[in-house]
Amino acid sequence: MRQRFKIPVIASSEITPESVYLKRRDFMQAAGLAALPVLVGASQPARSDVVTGGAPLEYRKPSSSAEGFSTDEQATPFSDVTAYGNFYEFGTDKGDPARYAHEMTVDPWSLEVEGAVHKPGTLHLEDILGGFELQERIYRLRCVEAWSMVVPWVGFSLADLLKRFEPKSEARYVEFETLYRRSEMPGTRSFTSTIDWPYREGLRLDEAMHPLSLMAVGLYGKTLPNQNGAPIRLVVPWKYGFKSIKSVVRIRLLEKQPRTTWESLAPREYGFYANVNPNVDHPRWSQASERRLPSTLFRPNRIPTQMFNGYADQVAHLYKGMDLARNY
Ligand SMILES: Nc1nc2c(c(=O)[nH]1)N[C@H]1C(S)=C(S)[C@@H](COP(=O)(O)O)O[C@H]1N2
Ligand SMILES: [Mo]
Repeated sequence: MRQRFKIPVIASSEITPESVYLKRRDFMQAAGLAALPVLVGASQPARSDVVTGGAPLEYRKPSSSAEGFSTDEQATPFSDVTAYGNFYEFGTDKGDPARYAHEMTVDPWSLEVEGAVHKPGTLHLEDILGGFELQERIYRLRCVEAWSMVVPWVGFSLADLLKRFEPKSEARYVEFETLYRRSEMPGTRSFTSTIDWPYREGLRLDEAMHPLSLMAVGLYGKTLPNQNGAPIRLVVPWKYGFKSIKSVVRIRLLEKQPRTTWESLAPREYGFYANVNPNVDHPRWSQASERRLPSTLFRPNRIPTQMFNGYADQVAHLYKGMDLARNY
């Protein structure tokens, strides 16, 4: 399993044109190697505090759109995907993740897989980036707050990861936890935060094993910017965005349904299932439509919301016979 993530060796005597150097520096940052003695000259530009990540990845293109792995809809520009988002560990403003997430150390990184599995273990950054066959998945992402985007993710199926650890027959749920490191996460130090850190999410095992459930390590062909959940995050495209937990450090297989962050905060507003559903409104707003980013005052770009965010053909069978208004 331990296929090493290859890191380029740079001789300190090497003289590098700035363009090449910049590319390499992005790579080193993404791999978390910024602390290595690289070529630092007077011409070194200020490090971008908006975009981290960005090492090129090798991946396969989706074979067809029939399985929902791709869409013809226009992808949301990289600048919007990385500038506007929720990552409460860095603050509640939509710009806070882009502003502060560069403070998060993503190398070294360990992802523990434990609980009801025959082979509990740990994946390190090199296993995460080099140990799985990467694919591009172009998914819609619909936030419960009624904004949405289309993101070309790079990653692998959560099922591929779970199978390696051999879930036991009694495992019925999967719990996920985000990194909780107060020194690097200003939002977790905020006195106004009511979240019981770490951020937690969960899926039923059959939802987790569905081929659409993705562990993303990149977007737009490169490693994830920190604000989008580097180095590895979950993406469940038929559920509201809060299920797509970022910067995952722990996956635990369970017999019982886990308590999740938003459900614990406001159980009447955010349920465990959180399937996108235009017919079941949030208690404080309608879920019938959404603002597709980029969205401005003059061009709000409001579009109808689709059942299961447009993935009904793929996932509706998982909820056969369930009352979706009660199991929101
Ligand atoms: N750890 C963690 N994961 C999180 C969140 C968060 O606050 N903390 N916000 C969620 C919400 S509400 C959304 S809409 C998506 C946004 O992902 P994006 O910023 O990559 O678009 O991340 C989800 N994952
Ligand atoms: Mo969200």
